[in-house]
Amino acid sequence: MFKKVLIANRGEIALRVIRACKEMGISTVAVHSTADMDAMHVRMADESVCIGPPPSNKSYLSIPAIISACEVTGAEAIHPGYGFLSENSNFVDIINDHGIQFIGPTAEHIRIMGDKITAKETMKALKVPCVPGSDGSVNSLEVAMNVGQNIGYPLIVKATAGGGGRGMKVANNKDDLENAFLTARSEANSAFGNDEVYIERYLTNPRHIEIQVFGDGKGNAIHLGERDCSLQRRHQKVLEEAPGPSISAEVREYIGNICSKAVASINYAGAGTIEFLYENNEFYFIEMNTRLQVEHPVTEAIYGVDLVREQIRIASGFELSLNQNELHPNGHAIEARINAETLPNFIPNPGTVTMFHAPGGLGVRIDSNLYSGYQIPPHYDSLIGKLIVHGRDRKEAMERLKRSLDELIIDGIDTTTDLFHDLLKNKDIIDGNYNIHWLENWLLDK
Ligand code: MV4
Repeated sequence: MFKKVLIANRGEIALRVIRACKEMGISTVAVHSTADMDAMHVRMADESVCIGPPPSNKSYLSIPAIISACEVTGAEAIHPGYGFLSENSNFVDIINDHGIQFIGPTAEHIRIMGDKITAKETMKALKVPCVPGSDGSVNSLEVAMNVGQNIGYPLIVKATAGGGGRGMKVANNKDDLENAFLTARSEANSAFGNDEVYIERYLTNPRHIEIQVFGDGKGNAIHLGERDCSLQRRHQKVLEEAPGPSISAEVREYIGNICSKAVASINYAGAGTIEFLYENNEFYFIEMNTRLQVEHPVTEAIYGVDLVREQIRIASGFELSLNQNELHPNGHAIEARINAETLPNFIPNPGTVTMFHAPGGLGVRIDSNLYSGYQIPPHYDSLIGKLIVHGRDRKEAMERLKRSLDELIIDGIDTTTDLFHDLLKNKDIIDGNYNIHWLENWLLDK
């Protein structure tokens, strides 16, 4: 087992990783920018190294600075958290060349899944159900038109280097296609420096259902069911839950087994999330994320498994600590993401937190880097905490979310907590009756 791990991240996820390391008897190294001298992750780690000025590309994204921090502290492995360098295959190659282990999959697997066409081809070959669409990349309007003839409309043009919603354009009919194709290509080129695009049938009202998987890198893998992450605004998730309100035990076993078999057969190592659109009781693969996700605690709550501990075990050459037949979901969990933003327009609102009081009690977890007196720097993501509740069933989880939101105190800045009070009163939310468009439509009507 590793003796010392460096956490190449900040905020609540850095704390999350430090906590797992502490329980495993592993020493921790925090890295931080000059804007994060007083950050909680720096206080909570055994050691810390300043790696540069506030902008991320000069600190949390600086590969030389992070490798230097490993060398001066003797850290053997890096946990990347999410965002920053977590899905950067070149980073993995470079640290491996320096004899440092990456707590995550191989550079090759990150590369395959980072290119959305090779990801889809790989999944298709492994019998994972995919959205009907073009055979690989579409290089001309002529080919695009042929795809439209074959699969019909509406369709969506997506950037191969995209993901997370950037570089996508919908065409409702063949007259729209030229514009969608050219716009998607030029947006892809300016956003990613790569104008390659592919085409899929556009699913009009799906849910976003994602399956948590884990591989040991030696041909064994498990799944830990699904999360319903349909409640999003501008491709930012707002609330996630597990189990999905629309998913039965039979459906979970069906899609879960497809996913665990797929990752086992490519010798995938570590945590992964296979994202699907789910419409009319059918799953359609869209992307795979090769990192630990923000919303992983809802899965931890219902399966009772520490996902970061499993990541560290696998990276250091151990087996997974559980088999599939030991994994049974229990109850229901919901995560509310708390952002330092002003409603109704979600404008980032960093500042000084004059008072922070975390809720507690049965089935309540708060993952947050806040403390009373903390000054939130303006340079980073506005996520300041996650409130995760667990109940015996969905109703109890929703009641517990309401109660714990009432207990939560964050003074001095505006936050998105009021949004959840409103959501919990809504009939569609109470009934679990929502899809990927529900939240944006509801915000428009409010
Ligand atoms: C789609 C789609 C409909 N049909 N693909 C958006 C982000 C990226 N991960 C994939 N996305 C979508 N792909 C097909 N073939 C609709 C979306 C989409 C979406 C997906 C998940 C969650 C929220 C979304 C909001 C708008 C569009």
